[in-house]
Amino acid sequence: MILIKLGGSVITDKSQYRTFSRETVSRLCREIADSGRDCIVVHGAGSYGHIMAKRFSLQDGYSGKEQIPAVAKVQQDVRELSSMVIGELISAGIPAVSVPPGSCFVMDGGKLVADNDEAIRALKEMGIMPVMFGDVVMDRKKGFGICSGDQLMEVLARIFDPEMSIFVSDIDGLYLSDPKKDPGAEFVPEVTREILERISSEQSSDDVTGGVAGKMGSMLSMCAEKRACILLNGTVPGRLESALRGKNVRCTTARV
Ligand code: IP8
Repeated sequence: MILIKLGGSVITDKSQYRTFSRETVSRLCREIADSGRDCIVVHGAGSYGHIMAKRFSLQDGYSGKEQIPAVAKVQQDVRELSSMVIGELISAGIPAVSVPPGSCFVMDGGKLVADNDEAIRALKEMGIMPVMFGDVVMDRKKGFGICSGDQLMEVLARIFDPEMSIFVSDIDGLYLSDPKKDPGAEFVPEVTREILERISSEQSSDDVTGGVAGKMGSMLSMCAEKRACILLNGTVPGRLESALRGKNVRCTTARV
């Protein structure tokens, strides 16, 4: 089984509140279906989550009642996004259902407590893909917090023990500086914890969940459990399908 995270940067326009990249999502879902591989998809929140979460500091937990309508609105927005992703998966021939983490998991000081996995296991056994996504999740210590799709990838990897995990983004992989600002940015084909420490202090992000450095941290903890873990560019047609078919593609591989 292969775990795939469709990042918010490929499924939405992250600069515009609630902008769904339908054509790209539709193509990626067809690539997953055409590969014939057994997969589980997780997706990010993109502009359906980060913009509003940042405006109301939802990632820091409860600080005042003016945040409460934003908690409800972000939950509504990411559910709407998920419903559109599910629509594209079903159109590609993949039976999939949305499983909102905020409705079945809690967090404890920012750490996801995912002991309630019976429904997702049962869905998978029935041949239905359970699709989770970055969400606002209630937190035992902070009131609420943001659960990223990357945290869900780590949890699902523990539950389903995938042979490979693929993070799909809008960049070819990891660079030593931001390739969108620096055309000469050096590409990193293999990332280790040491390389990551150098990069994370150098790059800032608009993401409430840590951007590329946060993702790499998740990838490194996942591959520590002996799983191949790669980051690739989903805006390039065919790249995800090639990776799913076991071909060598341009990507960054996490190594411990
Ligand atoms: O896009 C963030 O999830 P991510 C979730 O996977 C929210 O980092 C609600 C901002």
